[in-house]
Amino acid sequence: MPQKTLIIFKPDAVQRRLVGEILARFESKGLRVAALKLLQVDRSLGEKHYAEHVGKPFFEGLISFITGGPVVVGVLEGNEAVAVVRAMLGATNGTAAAPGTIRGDYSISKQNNLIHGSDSPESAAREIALWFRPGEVVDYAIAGSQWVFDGA
Ligand code: IDP
Ligand code: MG
Repeated sequence: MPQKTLIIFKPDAVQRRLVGEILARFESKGLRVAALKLLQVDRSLGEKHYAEHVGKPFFEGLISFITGGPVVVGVLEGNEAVAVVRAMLGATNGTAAAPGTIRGDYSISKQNNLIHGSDSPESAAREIALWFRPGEVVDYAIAGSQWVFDGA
């Protein structure tokens, strides 16, 4: 069954001009872009998105980072999209992430790890509602999608 997940190209990905290159990896995998926009995150949105990390030692740095430049936020859809995207991201710390993963290939930092991906279907639902109005997430068919999706 198709599933939706939220991705954020964090400010380091935008500044390093890696958005197109990384988005291409998701598209090549077979994920459909259901929503996409660039915006400047304010402190309130950053704190809501990272609410589970309030009080941790890295929280203030994380808020400075995520508000430090524009992000590109999107919704991807595909079979098991939450787990598929998390696997493509690799471990949180770029120094430990396996080569072949996005963080493993492009990041050498624990904080500046380029991409956020929802960690569960419940998180995905919460995060999609936080970042997008309902009309901004678009349902449409990809022509020939049976060649990508069948046999799920
Ligand atoms: P995740 O993005 O792999 O789910 P989380 O543990 O949920 O990782 O942390 C959220 C984000 O906070 C990470 O992606 C990273 O940018 C940052 N972060 C996590 N742990 C640390 C840390 O120990 N130092 C600095 N930044 C951190
Ligand atoms: Mg997380």
